[in-house]
Amino acid sequence: MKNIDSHSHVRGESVYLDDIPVIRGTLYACVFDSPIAHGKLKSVDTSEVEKCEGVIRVILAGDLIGENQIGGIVPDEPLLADGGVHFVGQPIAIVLAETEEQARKAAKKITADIEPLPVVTDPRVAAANGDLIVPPKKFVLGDTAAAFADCAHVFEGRAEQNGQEHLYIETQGAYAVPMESGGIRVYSSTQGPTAVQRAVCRVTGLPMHKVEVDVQRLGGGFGGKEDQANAWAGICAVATQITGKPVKYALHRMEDMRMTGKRHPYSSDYKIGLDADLKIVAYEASFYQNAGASCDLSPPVLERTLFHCTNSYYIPNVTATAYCCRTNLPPNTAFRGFGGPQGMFVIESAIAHAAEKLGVTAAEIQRANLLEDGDEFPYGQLAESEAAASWSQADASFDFSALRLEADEFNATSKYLKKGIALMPICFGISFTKTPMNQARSLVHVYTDGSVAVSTGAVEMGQGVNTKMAQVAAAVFGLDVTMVKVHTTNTLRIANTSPTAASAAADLNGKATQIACETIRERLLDVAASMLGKETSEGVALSDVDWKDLVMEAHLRRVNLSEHSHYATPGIGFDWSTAKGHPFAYHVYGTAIVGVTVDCLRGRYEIDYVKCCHDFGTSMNTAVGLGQIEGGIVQGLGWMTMEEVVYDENGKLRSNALSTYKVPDIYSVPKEIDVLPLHTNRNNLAIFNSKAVGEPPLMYGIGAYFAIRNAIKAFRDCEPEFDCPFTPERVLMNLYSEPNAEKN
Ligand code: MTE
Ligand code: LUZ
Ligand code: MOS
Repeated sequence: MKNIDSHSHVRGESVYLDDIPVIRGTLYACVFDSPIAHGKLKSVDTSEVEKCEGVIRVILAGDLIGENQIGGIVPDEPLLADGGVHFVGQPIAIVLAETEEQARKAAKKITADIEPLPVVTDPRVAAANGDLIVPPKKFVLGDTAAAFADCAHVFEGRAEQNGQEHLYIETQGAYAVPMESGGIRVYSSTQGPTAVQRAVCRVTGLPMHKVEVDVQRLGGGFGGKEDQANAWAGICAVATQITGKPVKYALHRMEDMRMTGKRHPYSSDYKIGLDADLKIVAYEASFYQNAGASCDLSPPVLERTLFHCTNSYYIPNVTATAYCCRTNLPPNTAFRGFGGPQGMFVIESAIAHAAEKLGVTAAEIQRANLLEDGDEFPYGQLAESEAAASWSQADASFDFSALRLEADEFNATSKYLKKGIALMPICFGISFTKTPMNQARSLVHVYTDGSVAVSTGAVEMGQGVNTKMAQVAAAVFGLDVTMVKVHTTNTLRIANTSPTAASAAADLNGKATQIACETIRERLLDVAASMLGKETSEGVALSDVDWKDLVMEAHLRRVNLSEHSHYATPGIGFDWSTAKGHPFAYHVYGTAIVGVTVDCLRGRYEIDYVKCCHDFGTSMNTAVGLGQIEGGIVQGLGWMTMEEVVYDENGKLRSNALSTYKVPDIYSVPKEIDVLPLHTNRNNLAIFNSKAVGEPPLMYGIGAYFAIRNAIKAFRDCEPEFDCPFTPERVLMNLYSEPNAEKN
């Protein structure tokens, strides 16, 4: 079935924040942000701005009626800088003008007197200075110290990973509208309507019942709007509160890139120990997370790095430690995978390192260590593993050894073009690791004409969650999906939502919708039975009577045709005092093989193919699933290859526009993406057994890094550092830098 938005998308009729008709008298906001990464904010000069055409007012920290604070986990993030600045791009003042252009022009006239302080951009330097946002976190399984002593082989190394710009097509933004008796309605491009509501209430001092947040859809979020939509909504709401006017702010691309955080860069140390049969016996890792200037979501991101530090392998002895390091960069945030991919890159680096030293392929070590049913993760949960199944099915369909042979034969006769391949198994836990977040609600109305309206806490951001919600309702009622309309995500209709994140939106909100529809269905079955002169227990079906007649009859009999339902994932929990538990409803598995060709004269490369066997469960919507897999793979490839976030030593973003930050385009996507669904029938708490698909495929992209590395090694004997992204420039340096010599 097609995505229900496809029609309006291709006709340009889908409504995003900037398409909402504005009310007469709306003011436009623009932020003046810090030009300096760290310093004492001594004064702000707004005298020139007030003279500018169309300017209504300038708002500074001291003007706020509520609290100047939007930090959700740690209160370390003012809405507007007060006393100090901590990153380039930190909002200092809000300019309000009659038009967008006037506001932008005027904001440039503000100056600030800032006394510079030392700038830290390196997480290891921050850790050495003791500047950790939260205490270190640690997972321990078995006893690594004892295990290393008995290992046949032990290897140690370091892995570096850069960040990633979300580059959602729709930039961040919000539109606040004053309501009667001091309330505010906020339209926001957010994954977390309730997070926005809380932030708005905090900075305005309003109670939550006076603030309504409404979200139609996002032009992409990818995690970048899980927490970081709050600031712009807060800015508009504060301005509305102070002026009594509607206020809108939709960021320009360069403002968005400069002022918002990205995927967390990490610097990590690893130590891996294997026995003579290539079994990984022990693994130690230390992760230095570059959190940026304030906490944001860094601690749970860091936790997920630990949760996924052994990827899809069983390792009996693990010690993993993670440090949340404060630096003078914009606060880094959620990004598809949420720290998991960073953990996986490090274990894959350790495996590649061991394989090279032992003269075997990484695939041999990977295969020998795949999780089996009942194996314990470092956090105590036992695996229900599809790791080996996805590996063998991928092998059976794609023939790994034939692909390897093809690359070897090609390389034997080609001097300057070299092929490389790599296997990339994945394992990703589904559920918010913070257990209380695993709940959702749905509101379902059946109207007297038989049409159905559904509202949930899920936000549509291109991932097709609304299509799945409509499918759930249609399936339970036995209706065509055109009879179901999924409405905006609105905090008045659905309260206390978790953000649409952790790939769990379809499961959580889908289950809630299923419960609501089933409750209404039960009531309708009683009506249907009585219309047919039967007992309900005689096995009446909804289809035994005309749907519209049934609904009208139920209404006339004063039967409730609406339901508001709640779902909370059963059986999950995690105890940080022991760092053990059962945090995930289930895991998603898969195995990909990635093939690349590197041009060893120029350092350029092409991704020839990504072929994967992916754990779908029983997909509710293969079109949506395939779209998520292809999109996720390309986004992962971008992170590993061409996307390079560059800050200079003064903390200034150099890759600050699309001319200096390159994302995959149609020419750089793999020539072939093959997806083989792995069907599993385990009762895994997924909606209709259709496993979550949003984030996991991104991690197949990691395979491209190792495939490129293998191609370089086919050109000459060298040991490229584990340092991503593998930009063409970095490939070229590895191809020709001393001391290694050419192979042929
Ligand atoms: N797909 C599109 N088109 N746009 C997005 O912003 N976000 C991803 C993924 N797929 C995203 C996307 C992320 S980070 C998550 S967590 C999931 O979608 C969230 O949606 P789900 O829970 O419905 O899978
Ligand atoms: N967000 C979050 C997430 O708050 N908690 C999580 O566990 C998570 N996991 C993946 C993506 N976003
Ligand atoms: Mo996705 S990083 O959970 O928004």
